[in-house]
Amino acid sequence: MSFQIGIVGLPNVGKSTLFKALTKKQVDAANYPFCTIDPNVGVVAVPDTRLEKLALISHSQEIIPTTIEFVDIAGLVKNAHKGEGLGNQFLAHIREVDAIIEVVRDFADKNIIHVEGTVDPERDRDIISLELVMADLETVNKKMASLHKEVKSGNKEIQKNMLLFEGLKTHLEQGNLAREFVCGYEDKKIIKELNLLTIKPLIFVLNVDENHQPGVLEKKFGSQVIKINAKLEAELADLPTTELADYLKELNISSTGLDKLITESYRILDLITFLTSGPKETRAWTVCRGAKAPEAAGVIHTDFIKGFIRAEVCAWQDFVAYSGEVGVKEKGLMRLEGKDYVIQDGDTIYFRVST
Ligand SMILES: Nc1nc2c(ncn2[C@@H]2O[C@H](COP(=O)(O)OP(=O)(O)OP(=O)(O)O)[C@@H](O)[C@H]2O)c(=O)[nH]1
Ligand SMILES: [Mg+2]
Repeated sequence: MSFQIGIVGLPNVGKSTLFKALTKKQVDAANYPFCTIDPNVGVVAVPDTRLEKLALISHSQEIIPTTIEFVDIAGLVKNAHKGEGLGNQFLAHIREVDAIIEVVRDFADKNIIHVEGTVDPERDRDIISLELVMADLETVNKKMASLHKEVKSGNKEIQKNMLLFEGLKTHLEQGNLAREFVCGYEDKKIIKELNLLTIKPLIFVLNVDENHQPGVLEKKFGSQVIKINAKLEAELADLPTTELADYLKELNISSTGLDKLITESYRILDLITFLTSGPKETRAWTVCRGAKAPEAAGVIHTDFIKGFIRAEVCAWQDFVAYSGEVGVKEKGLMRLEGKDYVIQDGDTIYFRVST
């Protein structure tokens, strides 16, 4: 199971530079046999400080973090929804990803051409939003056209859906994102099937320079905005780990913006991590929030879904505090959970399976 974040934005804003920096954190593909092999897709380790602590307790030979994938998508231009630039091809790429990072230029450099002539993050954000909204509007229109005949046949269900799509259409026509459309849970499920672009979780990356002053986007979108100096990050990513640590110390910061971006990308996907720890390896695994124990077992090996017997679960903190499985059991803190158990972030698990 892999989750993808698409890097989207106007041409020349630093998307590939950011992608390059991110993919310096690329993992060793040998540990992830199902990873996509594509030059535009980078498989990136999700930073997780719990892994080292668990590995120390279990004397693990190896630490294997969980991953997410970043996709470098070509620049979008005004009227992409009408086929300008790479147009539909571009939009099709965005349709495939689970979430979007929208890179907005906020660095001055007269050698780097800006397609709109000037640096203006808010205007650029509006251009991209509008393109995505227009593409969604087209999707909704197409859907409604395809339902038109059936409405006449008097099918109640379809008539109800038509009303829902009418409302959504008006909402989009006013320039609003599909994500902001207010409706009930069942209606949300129907809309989800349309696979709209503006329903996907979104982070703004403001590609800033050293002289950055907070602007409108940050005030408007607060924590949804992550500031990164993409060029500097790409350079830092080339440094050996020890040099990087010294450099960060000099700048008085604990981590680069990239770690924050990766962690935040993981968070907006509503994913959680469970852990396994033993002498061979300590490893982080990803499931969607709400996943039950057999599904989690299936992430480790698909056969484990069918063979699931029970899960031995403890909190990772207990695993560390009481020196591993034996200590946790002695304290009575190891729980035996069945197939209805909902996985919690940080659960350290041993699955009992029949093979
Ligand atoms: N000064 C400065 N230049 C940058 C920064 N980020 C990217 N650039 C430069 O801007 C130019 C375009 O960067 P890319 O990363 O290729 O931009 P892109 O968004 O991928 O462009 P397209 O793929 O053409 O849409 C390159 O020359 C980069 O070196 C930055 O933070 N500061
Ligand atoms: Mg590029």
